[in-house]
Amino acid sequence: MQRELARQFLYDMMLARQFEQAAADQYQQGNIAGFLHLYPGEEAVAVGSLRAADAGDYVVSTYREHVHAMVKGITPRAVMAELFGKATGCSGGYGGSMHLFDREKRFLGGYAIVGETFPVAIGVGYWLRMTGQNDVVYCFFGDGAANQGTFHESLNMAALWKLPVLFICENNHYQIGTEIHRHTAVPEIWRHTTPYGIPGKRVDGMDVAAVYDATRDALAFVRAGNGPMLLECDTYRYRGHSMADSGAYRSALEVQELMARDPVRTFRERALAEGWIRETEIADIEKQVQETVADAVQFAEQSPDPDDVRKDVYAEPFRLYGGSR
Ligand SMILES: Cc1ncc(C[n+]2csc(CCOP(=O)(O)OP(=O)(O)O)c2C)c(N)n1
Ligand SMILES: [Mg+2]
Repeated sequence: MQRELARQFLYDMMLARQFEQAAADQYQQGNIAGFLHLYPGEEAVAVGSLRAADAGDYVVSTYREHVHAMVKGITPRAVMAELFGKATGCSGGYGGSMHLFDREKRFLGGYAIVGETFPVAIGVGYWLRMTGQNDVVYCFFGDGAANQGTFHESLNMAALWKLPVLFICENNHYQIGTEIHRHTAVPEIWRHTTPYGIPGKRVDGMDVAAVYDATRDALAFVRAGNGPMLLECDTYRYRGHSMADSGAYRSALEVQELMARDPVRTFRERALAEGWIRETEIADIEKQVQETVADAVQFAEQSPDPDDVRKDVYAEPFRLYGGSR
């Protein structure tokens, strides 16, 4: 592996881990409102898959999307400020944690509805194909979302029209508190593409290098005009589903076993053992990450609120609340 790439993976994953920890702290201090779904444990998926992307590729993601947004180029400042609901956030403070958006970075959300990413992604894919562009749209979704009708409808249309969509399942084995064997008849999500003639593949989602390699191959396939592909990344979340969930439905032993496969620590150890990085470089990254996260929090704290929350709302208030004039 190239040293530069190894360093990038480690930086991204360490930043992701620290950023999410800071978000949890800020939530507990009352600076972040609403739902907050965090990503620790799943870092290798966003980092490995999105570091394989071209700048022109598009991303549609779920409500667990802070890390996807940052790897796609939205700054930690703009993400943290959005979590705080501040005017300097990437969605102007209107969206919050679940609705990060940046058109220029081609990051098209942040969607709170389970299964909502599919129709949005194939809409973008349809436009890319109609206009003859060579970019690919990433469509992230959870294992629970694979049970939604939109998944199957979208797979059908994407295959039928050979849309340039890369479906990426973040299989963390849980749909809130329901384990995958209790919510999905066929728990191998990659096999769900078979009836649509779409190639599906499973990859170790705790191994950033494996995710990167699998994504590069998949992107080459999709970009060559062969239509969509699906990657199922086998991963795990270390925290509860959201800040409102303690995760008490999982055994301590299960969590411990998966902690032993921590994607950040295992890659760090591997990178050292392979000679891709030195201890001193890791210490530098650690320092840089700490400063970046502290700066993002300070920026969010000091930023102003949006000046008028009704701006950009096009529905008439009376109609909105069922009143009459
Ligand atoms: C259509 C719809 N139904 C239910 C919910 C409530 N809900 C929010 S997250 C979630 C679980 C989704 O699990 P999964 O797709 O595996 O994603 P994960 O949270 O594990 O990343 C549910 C049921 C929702 N947001 N949208
Ligand atoms: Mg899940």
